[in-house]
Amino acid sequence: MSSKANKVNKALDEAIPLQEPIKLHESMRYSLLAGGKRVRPILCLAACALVGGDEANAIPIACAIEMIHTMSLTHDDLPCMDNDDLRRGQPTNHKVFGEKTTILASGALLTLAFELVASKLTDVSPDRVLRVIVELGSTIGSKGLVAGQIADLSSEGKEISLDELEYIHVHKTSKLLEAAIVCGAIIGGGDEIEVEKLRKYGRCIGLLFQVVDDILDVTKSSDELGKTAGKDLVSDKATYPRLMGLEKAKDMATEFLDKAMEELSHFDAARAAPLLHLAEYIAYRQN
Ligand code: GRG
Repeated sequence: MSSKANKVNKALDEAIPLQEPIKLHESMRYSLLAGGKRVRPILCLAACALVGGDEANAIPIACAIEMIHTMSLTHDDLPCMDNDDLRRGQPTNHKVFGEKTTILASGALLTLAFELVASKLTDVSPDRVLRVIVELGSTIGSKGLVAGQIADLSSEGKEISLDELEYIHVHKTSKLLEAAIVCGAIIGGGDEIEVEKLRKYGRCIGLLFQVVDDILDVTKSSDELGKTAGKDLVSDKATYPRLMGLEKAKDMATEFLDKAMEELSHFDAARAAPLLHLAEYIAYRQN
């Protein structure tokens, strides 16, 4: 994971040199290079390799996906959305550069992502590049991330059902993880069956990622407060532990992990090992 993350970090650094307009590029670089686990780009590279592709071909897509992820975080943190002061342990983009620059830098990251995919995949057939562009567009827009965000915003302060919570998480979290894997597999030359198996794996680990996030929210805040009830159980934010209890949420995480593993059983075990370990990493991570 760390060797893949290093390759992606280097490519991200090179993709956005510090140039005029300086403040805009500083703002883009600030959030993009501020750390982050790089889970999505790593999944993208691993999926490309699993179907027999050259990992180097997937680097531009891995970078594009991290740019999209980062711009969704900078938007999410804005005062008109979550109004957060900290992200990845540092002041949020708008706290450092101001809201106007953050909105523009986020737009520039989003458009640069598509520019990278359309211009840097010269060794890949145009048909596959086009499929990646369609996959990314539908993942982000009004049927994807944006739909999840608007559903999340309109659920604030309301009791919501498990189905509504799942809708939010599928759109806000799973879809981009799924797209990272699907795009890696498309660029790696995967056939339809392989791409669809990996899509299902992606959907499972996307939901796994969110359930674990919700569980960590409870367990970490319990540790921090030295109490048995975490902040999540007392805040009004809907989460899996809040809707179904901590133990059932843990069972659900195990089910998603098992389902993800099942989708990988179609592939050669040695080649699938990195994605199998990534699923375990997502399930057992501590942050
Ligand atoms: C305007 C096109 C457009 C999109 C923005 C604001 C928005 C729409 C969507 C919000 C999406 C959002 C904040 C989803 C949360 C996803 C999530 C689980 C983030 C945490 O991911 P990690 O743990 O974070 O991988 P790091 O920092 O490690 O990268």
